[in-house]
Amino acid sequence: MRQLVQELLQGNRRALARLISLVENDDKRKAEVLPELYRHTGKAYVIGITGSPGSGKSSLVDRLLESVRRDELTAGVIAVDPSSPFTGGAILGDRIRMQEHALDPGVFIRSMGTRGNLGGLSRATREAIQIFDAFGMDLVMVETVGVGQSEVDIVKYADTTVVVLTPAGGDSVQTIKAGIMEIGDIFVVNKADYPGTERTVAELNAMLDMKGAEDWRAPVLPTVAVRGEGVDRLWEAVLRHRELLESSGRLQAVRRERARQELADQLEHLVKSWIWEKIRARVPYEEMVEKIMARSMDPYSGAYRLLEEIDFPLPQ
Ligand SMILES: Nc1nc2c(ncn2[C@@H]2O[C@H](COP(=O)(O)OP(=O)(O)OP(=O)(O)O)[C@@H](O)[C@H]2O)c(=O)[nH]1
Ligand SMILES: [Mg+2]
Repeated sequence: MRQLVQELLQGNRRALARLISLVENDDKRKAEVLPELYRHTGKAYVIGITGSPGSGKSSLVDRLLESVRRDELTAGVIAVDPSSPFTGGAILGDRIRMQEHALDPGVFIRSMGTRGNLGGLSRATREAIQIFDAFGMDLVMVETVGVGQSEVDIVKYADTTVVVLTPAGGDSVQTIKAGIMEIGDIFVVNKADYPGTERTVAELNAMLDMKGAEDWRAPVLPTVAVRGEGVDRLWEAVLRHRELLESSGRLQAVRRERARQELADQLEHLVKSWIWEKIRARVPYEEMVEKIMARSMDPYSGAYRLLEEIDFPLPQ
């Protein structure tokens, strides 16, 4: 494992791929690797790209990579697909679309599916970002489908969050999922070759104006990802947002908050794993479930009983 870390730090792509598989599979050996890597992280800038299925996120990332490479930056891409149990490589569609970057040594694209729960995927995403970071990528782009928790999650890791929408057609933007307006640093109305784009852009702008004065007003940018239209402006907006975060000290503040959160998450994770391990080893958990079903026990006292059984130091 030490060897693998050394290879990663030297820029070995095979080591990069293997380490990402390790975190995707939640392999126990990652515990030997991640603490070692951590001090080599903190340099990559993380861009989150979120939006509904099929809104054009992958197409946008594909085009953004051209801008990134033109600026002589390197990038790791993680396409998070909560609906896919696939592992160890790219989702076919993404592979085809981003193919031309596959031979580029400055780009590394990887899809990650759920192996079990969304919480696990979220953790694996964070760890994969760290691996790309330690590898030395200037940027990490994370594509997440806006379902369930995941679009909210991306804010935890991304320095700049890009929300991808499409022209609302007959519908009004008012039907946009609650929460999405809060997380976007940049809004993209992709598929601007479809009717209704202007109205969607105008409505989004009106909604953003209502939010009141802030040092950053999220721009709303129409794009046609398949033709690369508007992508330069999107890239410029990302760079401007980054510049603002850096010059205002907000990036430091955000990253401090993230460090705090990571420590808390890690603590909870450890405590939870410890408790479950003990409980599985000793306690007739299923019996208790049956008792609760039969109403001969309640879950509140049940939880206490379990903790007593494993000698957890309960407060008196
Ligand atoms: N007409 C039009 N089609 C587009 C545009 N951008 C993407 N598409 C098409 O929309 C489909 C979905 O594009 P993707 O880039 O895969 O979208 P995605 O958001 O990554 O999709 P998922 O990862 O499956 O959620 C593809 O067939 C694209 O060719 C656009 O600007 N205009
Ligand atoms: Mg995609």
